[in-house]
Amino acid sequence: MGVVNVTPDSFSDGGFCLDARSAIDHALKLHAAGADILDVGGESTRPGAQPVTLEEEQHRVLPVVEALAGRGLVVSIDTQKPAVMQAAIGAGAAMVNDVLALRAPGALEAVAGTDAAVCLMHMQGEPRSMQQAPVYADVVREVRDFLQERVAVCELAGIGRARIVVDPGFGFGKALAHNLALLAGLGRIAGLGLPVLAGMSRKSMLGALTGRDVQQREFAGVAAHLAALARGARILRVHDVSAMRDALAVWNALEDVRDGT
Ligand code: 9MG
Repeated sequence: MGVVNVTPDSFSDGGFCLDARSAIDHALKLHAAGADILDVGGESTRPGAQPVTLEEEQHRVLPVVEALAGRGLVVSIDTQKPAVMQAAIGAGAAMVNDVLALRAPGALEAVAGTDAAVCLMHMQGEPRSMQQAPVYADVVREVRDFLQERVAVCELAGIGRARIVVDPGFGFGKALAHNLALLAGLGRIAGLGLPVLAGMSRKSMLGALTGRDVQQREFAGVAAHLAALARGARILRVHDVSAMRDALAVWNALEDVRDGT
């Protein structure tokens, strides 16, 4: 999954996409580099990010979703707003990526009446304050229980398991030790029996481990996502698609040998 941020405040994490045209061009490059899914977002979820209005978010993302889906590409809409989910699905998005795990009023209904897939992500707190003092007794168990509960709520609302992806939400209300525990214990999340999405690309956990600035975390990101893959992740949400694809080419070659083919 390639990250397509249509947000002026994503400049430091690769935000060349200040308008629809540049977002579409960027997304096409990610697709050419090997991204199977393009995750289009119009509101930053980084710690301290400013919220945007519904109108502004729709204005940013809908032309991009329409253009990419119109070319037959698989588009995911990264949003917390039910109205954006509905409009983006109408414009061709095949998946909703919601860091709130459909907890906003109306979000379950916005997805249930469609055949779109959904990624349910764990977050402690809210983006503005989530990194101030995250606390867990057992982070893997708590994240797993939360996701299991949200899956049950989705199923009751008519969103079948075949449409659901789960995500521990690296960096969303987690200190470095929590992120590392989640990465090490990702197999317990995969034990839920649903595809797991992992997103660590350029995040501060990689900066803390390497001492590198946000634009220089490519190698650390590849290593982290391979570690996630080894523990059962099936979708990797990354900015640096070419690097990740090269690593996967090596990884998959080895899998074929293990399979005896
Ligand atoms: C929008 N966004 C930013 N980071 C993310 C992550 O780790 N997972 C998902 N699903 N979405 C994310």
